[in-house]
Amino acid sequence: MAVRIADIKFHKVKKPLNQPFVTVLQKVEEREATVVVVQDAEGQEGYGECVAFSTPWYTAETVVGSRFVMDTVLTPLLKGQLLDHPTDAARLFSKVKGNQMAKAAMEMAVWDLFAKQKGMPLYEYVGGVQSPVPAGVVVAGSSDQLVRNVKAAIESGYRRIKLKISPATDAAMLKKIVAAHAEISFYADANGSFSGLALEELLPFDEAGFALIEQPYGEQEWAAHRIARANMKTPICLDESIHSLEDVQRMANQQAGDIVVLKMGRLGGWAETLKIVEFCKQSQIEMWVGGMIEFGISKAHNLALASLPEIKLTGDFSDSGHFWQSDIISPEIHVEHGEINLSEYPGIGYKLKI
Ligand code: OSB
Ligand code: MG
Repeated sequence: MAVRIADIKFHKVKKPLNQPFVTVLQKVEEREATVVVVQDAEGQEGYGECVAFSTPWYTAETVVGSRFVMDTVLTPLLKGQLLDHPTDAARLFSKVKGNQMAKAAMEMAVWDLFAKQKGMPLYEYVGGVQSPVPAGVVVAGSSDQLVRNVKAAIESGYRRIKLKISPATDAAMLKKIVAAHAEISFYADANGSFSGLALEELLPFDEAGFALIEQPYGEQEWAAHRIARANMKTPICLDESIHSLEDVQRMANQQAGDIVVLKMGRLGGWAETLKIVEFCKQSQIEMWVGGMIEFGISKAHNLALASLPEIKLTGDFSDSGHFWQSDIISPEIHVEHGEINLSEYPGIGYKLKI
């Protein structure tokens, strides 16, 4: 079954967060994103969401820069093409350097369109299994808010909570929080904030009872991650370091981590992500799906990814209402009893509401 990409449209989205999201990297109070709509000759639509931020604090891409690349570089490569398979999109984009988030947004829209043409939910189309996806939330902010926010998250039904850490964090205090909630899986995310520091700075967090520690060191600090992995009992998980299958292979070869965070925006889309899933399966590397303060289109793609049987760890899947007063999809994404049910409608299974 071939699909003609007859038209491509973009929509700007900009919404305030319910609460500022404060980490060592950035204080995020408002989120901008670009929604990509690809249309086939019959006017059927596939949706993607570009997850670049307004400024380059997390990755090098930005909302304005990625829009330029999508408009002037990627659209001419994709528009009018007759595709036999959704992986054709990534192939058409392969001569363009970098710009993974721009590529991912357009490529993901193509996958949604193919699943819709087949009349299948996207999760089934990519080989996922039907079961609710467990929800996970991130709790950021200062220590006085932390205890309160963790309590609120547990009351909302979350069974996996990610805490942001930095060298300034009181590890003993986190140890108490973790110990007080034996039924909850706690992850720690350092966002590279231990960059350049000695292993001793990280070791107190090894005693806190975390299920994993995410990205203690910088993107390119492979040796420091290797040393942490060799000397700590808590599994080391890489997020920012992973831009491609090659990076996952490097992590495995250098024994620089045990677990990878899959973010399709950071990886350039479904095709590269599915290659990584296959490699990790063969290499017995665990995976989970990460979020980036996303709207519902991106989250719906992420939910389909998390439904793959190879993905065993709980990802960043919060309720639409966690970050947003109102999401850009209908229905919104809801966490019930710590889980999210996958949509059974074709494609991502949600309507665009902007
Ligand atoms: O490091 O996982 C991260 C948000 C923006 C950029 C990077 C990260 C994050 C988060 C939020 O931790 C996770 C979420 O959206 O639920
Ligand atoms: Mg992270």
